[in-house]
Amino acid sequence: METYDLITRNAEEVVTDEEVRELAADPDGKRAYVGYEPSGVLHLGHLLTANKLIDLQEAGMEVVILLADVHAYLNGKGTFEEIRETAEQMKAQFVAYGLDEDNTEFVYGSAFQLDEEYTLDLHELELSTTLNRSQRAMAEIQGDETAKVSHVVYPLMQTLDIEYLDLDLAVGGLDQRKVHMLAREELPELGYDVRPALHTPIVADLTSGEGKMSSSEGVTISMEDSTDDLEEKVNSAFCPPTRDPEGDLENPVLELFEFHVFPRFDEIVVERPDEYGGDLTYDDYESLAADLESGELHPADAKGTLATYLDELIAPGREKLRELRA
Ligand code: IYR
Repeated sequence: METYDLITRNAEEVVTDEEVRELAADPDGKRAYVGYEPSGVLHLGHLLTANKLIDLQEAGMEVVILLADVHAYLNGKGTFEEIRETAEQMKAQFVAYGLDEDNTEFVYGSAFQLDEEYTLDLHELELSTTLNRSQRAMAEIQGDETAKVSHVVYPLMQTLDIEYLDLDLAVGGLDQRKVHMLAREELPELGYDVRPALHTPIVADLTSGEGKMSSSEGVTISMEDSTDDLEEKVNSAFCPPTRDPEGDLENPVLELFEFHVFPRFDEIVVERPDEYGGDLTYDDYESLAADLESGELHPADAKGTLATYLDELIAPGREKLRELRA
């Protein structure tokens, strides 16, 4: 695959395409990052951006994972001590999932975000950014609670991370786009360079095909799920025989194949008894989606296969969690 195609596959958006093309022309040693508010258990939302980091490593880029402890604190996720503990668990799960420990730099936010220079830059950004602008950037990240001062500081710090970690590309889910747009506007105010951003899609809720799959509402799949849990969740998923259901709905089963399974496996085998036509083999998402639409692949078989591959993907992380908790 061409480097540009590898870097941008399954991305919902790149800002800007021209800047990412420039990066793709000379990716060696360029630094990309994702920041995560530490949480004890990874779910598919984390793994979607992790898949992108694996793509970027394959493209020759250096990958940085920011364990955003200060951000989690500002977003009301607990005491520093609690957050630190979950960050260590998170790191172990990323490594188990397939990020190369030797080629991934894990950095705690608190390792540089409390330095004097960073703090003074932060105050300068506080002066140059309106409350309204910062609140809008935060809208999709913040929970439902009333906005605190911490919530408007948060995106300004995320902006500075891009400079202080010396990055060439910021990666995140589509929910991070407003922060990245703010960063593109504000970094030059401090005399720093603008960096491109790449956003992964938000996967629809498994049972309804609506909105976004999140850990706080609806059904989500996580590193904690047993093989049986996975089967049960995937079997009850919404899976009409089309990749484009009516209205605002998505087909979450196809989305999981597209964004989670195909990027990590060269070939997908749907096992079927001979009397139902025998096994089906796919080496790309398009042919599987086309077979679901034509009726050649039954939704029940698609679901069973999806559960099997997801199980294989999360098994090492699940094992790691068990060890850590023992
Ligand atoms: N806002 C992210 C966490 C985060 C991301 C980056 I990129 C940072 O530089 C800092 C924090 C979230 O919603 O999880």
